[in-house]
Amino acid sequence: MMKPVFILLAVTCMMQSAFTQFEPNYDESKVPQFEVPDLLTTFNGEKITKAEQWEDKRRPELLRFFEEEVYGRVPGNLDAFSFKLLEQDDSAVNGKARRKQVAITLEKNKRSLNFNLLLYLPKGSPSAPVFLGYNFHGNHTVTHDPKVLITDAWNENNEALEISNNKATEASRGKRTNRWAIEKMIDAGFGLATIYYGEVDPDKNDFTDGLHALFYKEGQERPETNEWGSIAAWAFGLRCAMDYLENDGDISKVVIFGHSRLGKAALWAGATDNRFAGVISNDSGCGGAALSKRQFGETVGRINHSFPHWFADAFEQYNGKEEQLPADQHQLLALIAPRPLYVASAVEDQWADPKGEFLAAYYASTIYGLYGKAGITTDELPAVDRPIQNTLAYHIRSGGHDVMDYDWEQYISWAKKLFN
Ligand code: GTR
Repeated sequence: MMKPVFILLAVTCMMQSAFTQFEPNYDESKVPQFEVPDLLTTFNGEKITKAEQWEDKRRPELLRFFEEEVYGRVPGNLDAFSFKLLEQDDSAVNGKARRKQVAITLEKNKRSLNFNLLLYLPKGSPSAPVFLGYNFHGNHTVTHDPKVLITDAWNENNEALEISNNKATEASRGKRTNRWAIEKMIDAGFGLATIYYGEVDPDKNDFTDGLHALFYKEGQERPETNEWGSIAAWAFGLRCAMDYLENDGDISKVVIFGHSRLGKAALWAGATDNRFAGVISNDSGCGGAALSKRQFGETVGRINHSFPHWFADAFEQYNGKEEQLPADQHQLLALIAPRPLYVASAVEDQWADPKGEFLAAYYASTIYGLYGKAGITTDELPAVDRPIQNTLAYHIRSGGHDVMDYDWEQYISWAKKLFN
């Protein structure tokens, strides 16, 4: 029998070889030559020239591709959806906003899942547009507000946020206020709706919990090859939040926002549900806004290796074979057209490939053009901190992988022009 130390060595070597195989490239001269898959030619070679043809032929087949081979298909519908107002208060955010906390319950196959929506709405207008976005560690982390409920769902440990034993406590309250410019949103007439993503699907390679488990047939333990990974589950959660929000008379429009892995989820939610009036992708990178075929920074093989639960298993066929992808992420962005879309990068976030995010937005602009909407008209990356804000918007800000006040200031001013 092999000794445990040899087994450990063998496993470590296997893991290292997978990582060296998918070593990130940060050298622009080593980006492979590739053809950008055409938005206006169907998989069987038909040319598209009008928005109606895009909607009837090309858009559905691209949507199907991302569903079957990237994020994964949702295996059915819920049996029941319900919600309950847990509490509300009129004096939140220095007296400028109303707070509501709503529990949403999803039921399927006699199993159920609950998540809590935290809402801040500006006072003084009968209904307001809101930004809807997941947070990484619990609703109580986005604000110091002592009334915000602490999640009891599984939470990734984080020393800086004082989260240990995979449980959030009072100690992490307000620890992520830097990523959520709530008062700026309220002052500009926008509300915020946020959810802890771990309540919808815990972010670990374990398919026994979260949303997936609700949909299993007798004896099933993980999704089928073309079925959903966690990103598609988080996107589904956003659509369920929308089921509530569209019936809340205090809300006029919903713009979804997401950072990083949650930016990937926001893009997929926006592509699959046109009730979202707009989409904001903050540093979403590989499997989000960045072109996979550039193989710059994080690659398909690397992301599937590090996060095997994020995508459909079918996506693994492209590990190290990006040239074989029949579609790329600019086509995901185009699925959101003609609705407003903002793609943002950070100059030090090379892992997410800012240039690949920009180019995807540039190529997607073709479809915005079909609808007479303005997108990005040059393939030259704009200067740092010089946003281009059309219906399709882009900025690259100084600094690293994060959400900063600068980002929110841009999103708010852009959204004000489009949604207020
Ligand atoms: C990284 C991952 C990225 C991005 C990021 C995040 O480790 O490689 O794709 O999603 O996590 O979500 O912060």
